Amino acid sequence: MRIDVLTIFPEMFPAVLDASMVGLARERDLLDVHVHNLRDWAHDRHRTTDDYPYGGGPGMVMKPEPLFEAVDQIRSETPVSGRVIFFTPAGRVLDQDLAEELAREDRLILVCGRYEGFDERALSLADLELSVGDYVLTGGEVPAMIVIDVVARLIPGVLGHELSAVDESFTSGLLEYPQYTRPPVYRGMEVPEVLLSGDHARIARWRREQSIRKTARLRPDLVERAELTDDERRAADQETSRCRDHAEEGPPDE
Ligand code: JB8
Repeated sequence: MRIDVLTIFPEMFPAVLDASMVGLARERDLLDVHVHNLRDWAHDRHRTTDDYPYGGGPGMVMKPEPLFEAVDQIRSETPVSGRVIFFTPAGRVLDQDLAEELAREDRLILVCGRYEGFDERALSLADLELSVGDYVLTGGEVPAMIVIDVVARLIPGVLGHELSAVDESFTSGLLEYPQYTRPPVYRGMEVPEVLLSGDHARIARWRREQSIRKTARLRPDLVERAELTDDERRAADQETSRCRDHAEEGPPDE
């Protein structure tokens, strides 16, 4: 996959691009990332990319011309034009389903804004307006790094053992079961006996149950959408209502 990034802060990217699995994906030529400085498409000697908002108001807005010219040029550099993604707090919220969809693309163009946002006309360049969560950041660079990270680990051949990408949280719609490694007892805390039993069927059942309980407790919103058997659904509903009952008890009396 090729990813192009447009930003006025290209220096923010190398640490994320060089480290860990993203770095490995690039070393293995499974991922090719080009970071471009939007100021290269500015029209004046100060390399201006922002301007005052018509109608007044606080802050500045990203000018349309450098964005249009940059996206046009970057798109024309390869035969597949690629999906153009603008980061904005008003965009569709990223989740694992959308991440899997993006990971199947051959090319992505990620456009990072700053200031109070984009001139509305520039947004017509976007195939997708994307948010990484309901909070406000100072710009689209961190969201772009999140998309690069989330997509990199889904590219076949990046993870090594292909199973782990699908086995983990959110792919079954459930949170991950608790994990342990050596030592078997640490500061008095024991590894659950079942994990030392060598009984793989029992371990699988225990993990599934733990996942369901944990998800019901911490993220009842995810349980509603998860793929569960009828028995599992009943167990999850029981756990959710048990936790709700506790929450409604209020603080214990003295
Ligand atoms: C200026 O919080 B965000 C986000 C905030 C931004 C820009 C892009 C994304 C551009 N502020 O998703």
